[in-house]
Amino acid sequence: MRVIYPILIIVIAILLFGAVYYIYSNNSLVDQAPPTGASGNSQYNVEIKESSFNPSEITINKGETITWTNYDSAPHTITSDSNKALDSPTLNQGETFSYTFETSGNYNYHCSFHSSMKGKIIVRE
Ligand SMILES: [Cu+2]
Repeated sequence: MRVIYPILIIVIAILLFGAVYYIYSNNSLVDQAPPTGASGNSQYNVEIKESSFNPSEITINKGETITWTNYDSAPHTITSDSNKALDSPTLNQGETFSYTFETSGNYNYHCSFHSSMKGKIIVRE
């Protein structure tokens, strides 16, 4: 018994130290966890519903990305009226298409299957 007691005390001390260290390091993580919010909005979504783009017009900054999602059962595309680079493949229901606008300007686009479907992206410098 005389040998066991000191060993028990050492084991308990190590466990206590470990517990305190664990709690302390977790608190440190929590303190560091909140994001600064500096990233801002660089990701925008356009919904394709009932054969229209929502929102139909959206203004973003250069370098930002738009993701289109087709919620219709009909297939649609995102096809620029003039810029050949903005030209999605056919989007079936549930499919998405993302495009990052690296050049400022106005981008009018339409759906290649439904000429009445029109949208516009304004990209600020
Ligand atoms: Cu369409």
